[in-house]
Amino acid sequence: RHKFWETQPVGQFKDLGDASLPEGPIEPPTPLSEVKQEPYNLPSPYEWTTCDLDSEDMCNEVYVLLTNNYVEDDENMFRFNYSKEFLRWALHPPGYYKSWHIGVRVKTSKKLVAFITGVPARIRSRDTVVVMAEINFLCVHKKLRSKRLAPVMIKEVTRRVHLENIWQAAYTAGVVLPTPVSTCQYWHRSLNPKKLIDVGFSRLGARMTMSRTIKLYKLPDQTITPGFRKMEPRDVPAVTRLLRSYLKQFVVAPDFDENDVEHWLLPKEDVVDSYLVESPETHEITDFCSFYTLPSSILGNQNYSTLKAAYSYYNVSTKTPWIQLMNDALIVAKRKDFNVFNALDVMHNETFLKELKFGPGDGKLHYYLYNYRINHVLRPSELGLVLL
Ligand code: MYA
Ligand code: JJ1
Repeated sequence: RHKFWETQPVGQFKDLGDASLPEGPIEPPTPLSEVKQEPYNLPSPYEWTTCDLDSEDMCNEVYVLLTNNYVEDDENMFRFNYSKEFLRWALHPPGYYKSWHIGVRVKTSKKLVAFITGVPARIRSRDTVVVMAEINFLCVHKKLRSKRLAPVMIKEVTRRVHLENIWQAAYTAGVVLPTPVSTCQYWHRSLNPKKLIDVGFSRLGARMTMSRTIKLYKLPDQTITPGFRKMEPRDVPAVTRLLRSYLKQFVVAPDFDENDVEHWLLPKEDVVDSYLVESPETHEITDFCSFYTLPSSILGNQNYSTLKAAYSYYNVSTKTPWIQLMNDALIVAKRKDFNVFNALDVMHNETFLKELKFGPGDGKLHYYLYNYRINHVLRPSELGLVLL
């Protein structure tokens, strides 16, 4: 069934439910001298390239490949449209390796036709912090699908990760592979219901008119929580403490330090937004919310070409009730002209999704670990990790 994945150190379907297998690495590291020194062979029309996203030209090539060939919904109505600034941010965290940003070109034309990336991250699984690669942006040009290029690309990124003495990875996908650590549901909160209905992202509910629908999703112009404000550089230490202490409770979560928080959570226009609650009395930072900007191209609509979506990222509530905190996040997202606010059912998100009028989408997201066994499939609420 899975000719490639059956050969890889990942949990296999036949082992599901076998709690006698130990949690942790599936296979031990090999000596670095035994890691293959040359790249894997590609079919002869193609060659490897390392993509320098700092180069405007290369960043543009990657952007065009993904814009035309990356992830679509099951009815091919929308396609993720990551911006160039977003790609630079996503691929340049603290300690990144340029060699993990891998492209494939056609030798004759030099056209970029495939891409895969890794970035380093410390991820905690139960009590153990493991340095891993987060793998993302795997993409093969539509005209080159089903030629088994993806397995070669996965093996090549694995080799380059191994060369840095890193032996585990985390990744998410919309498809079922051997075997999910957890399976999460996408939820959507309409901010501009008229546009969402016009482009086929959502439908008018039964016994609903357009004006009743617009009224249903109306939000105040101003946030409600006293002390709610945008995160600033001076907040990095307090946000790091708040987030670290919050993420402790999840089975799998990132181990963020101040450098990570500065990179991943300081607001970056049209890339990531972060807000916090500073107590007006004590000036303590008690609550935090964030979302990233990921538009989708609308395929074949006469009137609209992009759907502006905010994706819930990391949120922490210690004092402001979850519903009030996330309602304020919806208010700022609406004010910034997002059409929809998306969230997964990870962490404590279930506590506000229904109340704030999110509805379940038709998409699921499966979380995976490479060369690391977890003995039970996790509930989404046990996951403290959001990948981009
Ligand atoms: S998830 C986003 C993936 N991208 C898209 O969905 C964009 C649109 N689709 C495409 O570009 C292509 O369809 C892709 C497959 C490139 C996805 N993850 O070359 P093929 C397996 C893993 O003939 P194509 C993301 O970016 C498939 O089961 N494997 O197929 C995270 C089959 O293997 P098997 C996948 O359709 C990526 C084989 O590939 C995926 O032309 C994490 C077929 O290859 C998928 N999303 O190309 C990657 N889709 O026969 C793993 C298909 O065994 C990282 N396949 O079933 C692992 C950790 C590595 C680092 C380890 C370090 C220690
Ligand atoms: O966005 C998604 N679905 C939308 C659009 C569906 C269009 C037809 N297929 C959706 N809309 C309903 C919204 C409605 C609003 C009012 C309340 C009720 C709900 O369901 C889905 C997620 O649901 N997105 C995708 O399918 C995109 C791919 C998801 C897998 C991503 C893989 C990520 C790669 C990892 O790096």
